[in-house]
Amino acid sequence: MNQSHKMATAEPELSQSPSKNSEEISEETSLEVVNPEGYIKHPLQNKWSLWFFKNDKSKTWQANLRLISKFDTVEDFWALYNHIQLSSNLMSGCDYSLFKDGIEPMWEDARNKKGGRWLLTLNKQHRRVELDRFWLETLLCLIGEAFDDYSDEVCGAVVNIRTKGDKIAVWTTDFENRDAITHIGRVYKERLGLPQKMTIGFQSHTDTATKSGSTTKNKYVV
Ligand code: MGP
Repeated sequence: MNQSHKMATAEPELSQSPSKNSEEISEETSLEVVNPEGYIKHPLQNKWSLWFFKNDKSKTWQANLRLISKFDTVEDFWALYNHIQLSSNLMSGCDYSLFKDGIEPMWEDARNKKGGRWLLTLNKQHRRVELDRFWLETLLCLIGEAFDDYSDEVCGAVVNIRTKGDKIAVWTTDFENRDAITHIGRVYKERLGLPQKMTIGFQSHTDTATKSGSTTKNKYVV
């Protein structure tokens, strides 16, 4: 056996050297422990699905909705976010929706049926200045479970790109859960950095789906 081969086999080397003290051995073995920070992705509390909606008037609303991808780690979130267009670059009539895995981004889903949304309505100036920042902050609130004990109430969030004014909304599961909804609304407003005097309203999906005019009445306001 030549010398170079012998050096490559750590096991026999250890057992054949009874003279080595324990410090030397532990130094040798500790070299083999790799820091897990280097290769384990950071898990999120929930798995999330990102959906895209493109307005094709020849199809039904539901048929225009497409699942882009799912992720459940911080790293996979950023990989996806950095890969897709910013909301401000989308064509009018398009939406992004981020929902917990297993909840479809529509009123009809069992977890949305009795729910509603905190709605942020933006004007044309906002698109250039604030839209992308607000949407990213919304995504981070969701995946980071920012609403304390009430994060379980959150189903997802939607950004609508519209000529008449873009919209961003956080959808929650039950419009009767006043404590949860008001807490979520307050935290959300603070995270977006909205001024105190600017209010946002929460509307139930039932009211939104059956509205007759252009506005839906607010169930809560913060
Ligand atoms: P929208 O895309 O949420 O808002 O709803 P938009 O385009 O700004 O229109 P506005 O009415 O709010 O001014 C547009 C239309 O899409 C609705 O009127 C429904 O016909 C359809 N739609 C929207 N959502 C969120 C749903 C849904 O969850 N389920 C079904 N079936 N249709 C929906």
